Amino acid sequence: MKPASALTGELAAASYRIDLSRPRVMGILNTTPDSFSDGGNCYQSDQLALDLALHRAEAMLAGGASIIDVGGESTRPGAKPVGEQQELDRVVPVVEAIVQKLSAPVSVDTSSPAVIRHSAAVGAAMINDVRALRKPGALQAAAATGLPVCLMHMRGEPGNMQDAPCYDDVVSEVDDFFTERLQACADVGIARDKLLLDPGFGFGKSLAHNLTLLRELEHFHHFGCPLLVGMSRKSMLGQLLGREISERLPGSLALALESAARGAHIIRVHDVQETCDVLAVHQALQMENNNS
Ligand code: PT1
Repeated sequence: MKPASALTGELAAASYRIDLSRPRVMGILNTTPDSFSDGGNCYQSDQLALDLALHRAEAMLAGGASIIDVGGESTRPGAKPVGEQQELDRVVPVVEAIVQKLSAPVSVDTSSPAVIRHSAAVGAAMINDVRALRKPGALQAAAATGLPVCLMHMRGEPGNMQDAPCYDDVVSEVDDFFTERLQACADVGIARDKLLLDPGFGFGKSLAHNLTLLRELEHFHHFGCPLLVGMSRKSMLGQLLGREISERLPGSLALALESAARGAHIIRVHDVQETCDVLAVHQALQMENNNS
């Protein structure tokens, strides 16, 4: 099988250069009290604890993460929207602390123009938006930061996205969405080389849609943008395996390996060290193949 070949360059993210010549891992840091698998991780007696967040980030970096994704809105199926001030309070201090204390690249998982602006001001390196900058003002806010942006496909909103998702052709409909959002970004002056694309596994998709998108992942290389994917611990594994969230690590690793083999550039996961081990073995086999 071919390696992640469409792009072998680097992603310039603030003062960082992320080498995407092989798949990299993005570590998930949720600052929500209610995220689907690690909510409350950063809380101590109902208070957001910066030291817990820093400790988690440090462990993920030691485990091999290339970037830490800080999010303050749960977007799992059925999740309720978060207020802007609450999201700011959850996200910005954590971004700032990681940048200051760990000097590591941080992406912010947000759709809010205010969170985009304030996170960039404290040193965030990338914006990760599950709504692909569709909130009013988000395109302009992102453009003003000059940071790279991940545009993710979602059908509907977290509150309703899993109500009977239906597509004639999921790959071409996600492709059309990317075309439209890339044009919207171009229109506000965000250069193509600052954009990443994510098919949005679990966001308004059935198990069959998710599996089709994974199988056809390389199709999306034609845009010339790095591909980011996130399947860690998601309900597609619950459907496939009948396992609870706490028992989905092996399944998550299988999906991470498959996405690397199919050309993903950044893989968003909870279990960083385990995923990095899988990818290191995969990479060694790729090198061996290329030499023979
Ligand atoms: C993702 C992603 C994300 N996923 C990007 N950002 C979440 N770029 C948050 C389930 O089915 O894939 N890509 N930010 C988490 N969202 C979900 C969605 C969590 C579905 C769980 C499920 O269980």
